[in-house]
Amino acid sequence: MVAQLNDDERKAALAKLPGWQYDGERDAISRSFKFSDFTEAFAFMTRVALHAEKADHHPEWFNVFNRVDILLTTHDAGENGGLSQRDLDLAAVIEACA
Ligand code: HBI
Repeated sequence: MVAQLNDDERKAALAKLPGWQYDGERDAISRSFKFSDFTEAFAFMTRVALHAEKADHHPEWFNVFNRVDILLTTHDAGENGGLSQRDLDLAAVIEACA
């Protein structure tokens, strides 16, 4: 089981992740990215995917044309899944890839 972030930890983390929103129903964070075209969007997804596979921690995401919507949560955190440090680490990688 992975440690789930508490309210204070989550708030402190979100303050350092501008553009990311908290999803209380999923205990997850999400952000939407827009690129100039599909090639740029897919290149971004490829960079993220390679990091995610290496870290064994994967985003939930949706892509249409130049848009990529990402939601991060940890299936192994808490009772039903929730936000963990792994999601914050992946969010930092995603920001670097964007
Ligand atoms: N990705 N987002 C997310 N959450 C997980 O708990 C998770 C994952 N990718 C792989 C993974 N866990 C593995 O540790 C196994 O559960 C397959």
